[in-house]
Amino acid sequence: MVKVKELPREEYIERGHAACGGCGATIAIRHALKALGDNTILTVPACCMSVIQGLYPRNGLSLPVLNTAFMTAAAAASGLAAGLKHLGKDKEITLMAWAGDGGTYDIGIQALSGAAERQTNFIYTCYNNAAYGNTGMQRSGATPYGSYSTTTPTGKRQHRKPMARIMAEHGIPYTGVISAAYPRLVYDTYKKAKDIVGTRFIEIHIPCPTGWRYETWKTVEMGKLAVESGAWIMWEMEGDEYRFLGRSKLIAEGKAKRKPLIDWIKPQGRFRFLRKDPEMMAEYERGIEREWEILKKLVGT
Ligand SMILES: Cc1ncc(C[n+]2csc(CCOP(=O)(O)OP(=O)(O)O)c2C)c(N)n1
Ligand code: SF4
Ligand SMILES: [Mg+2]
Repeated sequence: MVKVKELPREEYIERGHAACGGCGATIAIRHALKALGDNTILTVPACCMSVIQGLYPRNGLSLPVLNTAFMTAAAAASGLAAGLKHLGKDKEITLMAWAGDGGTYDIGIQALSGAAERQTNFIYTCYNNAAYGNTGMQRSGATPYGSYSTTTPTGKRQHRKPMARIMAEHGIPYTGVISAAYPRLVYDTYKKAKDIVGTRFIEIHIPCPTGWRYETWKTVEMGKLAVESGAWIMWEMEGDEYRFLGRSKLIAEGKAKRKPLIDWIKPQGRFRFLRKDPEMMAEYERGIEREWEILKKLVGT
């Protein structure tokens, strides 16, 4: 894994960005762009990132960005990919769509699935803060079971969609599931993805103090607790080989003990109904264990 001292000094997220204090998305994009470097073009649909990077008259990213409609991140990237190929610049320029979970799991899945089926040459990032953040925290297909949102005022009654597994099943060359709480892993994942040709799908868990309702300084702690408790599982698929990553690998191999789920749930206001309802807690846990079992079979542990 890259050492902190080896991280490039270049910064592509500027002081003019408009994220909330403690936003995990800025940690994620900062390290992703350090790995991708100067020759990168982004397409960003309506989401927190479109505000973070482009709240007129300021500009939060020092790279070319095409801001697009909510459902069109992958469609816009498909057009850009065709244009770069036509110009003979598809090898020297990295193309990345950077979309939220609502823009990926829900409204953007059709364009994304089409782009993956066509083996479009781009990196698609879903940064997952588990709700529609930009419009005030409505539930998305990525909102966890039991979580409060403005449209699930007593806690969501559906489990999160297994978006990354759905993408891996498209037969794309790379899928990675990581967390903003581990910036060096973010960097390494993008460094690897950059050199692969075809559709690469990366999902990053993004602690969001505004939506998850915890103190802003606890962002890295919250991201780590999600992984340490097993609520968020980090893995990758390269070719047809699945592997667990980082702390999730240690947990899967029995080399690290999982922290109790309550340690992750308790500090977050969005889980205030879940933690008081034993039946809902049991259902939330059942969904997590199901995901572990499926991934263990895919990895072969
Ligand atoms: C067709 C359409 N419907 C609704 C909206 C309003 N809208 C803008 S951003 C957004 C939420 C985006 O959520 P997500 O993709 O999870 O990104 P986040 O804001 O959480 O970063 C919505 C509903 C829109 N721009 N276009
Ligand atoms: S709502 Fe959450 S994801 Fe969006 S900018 Fe604020 S902290 Fe970041
Ligand atoms: Mg979101």
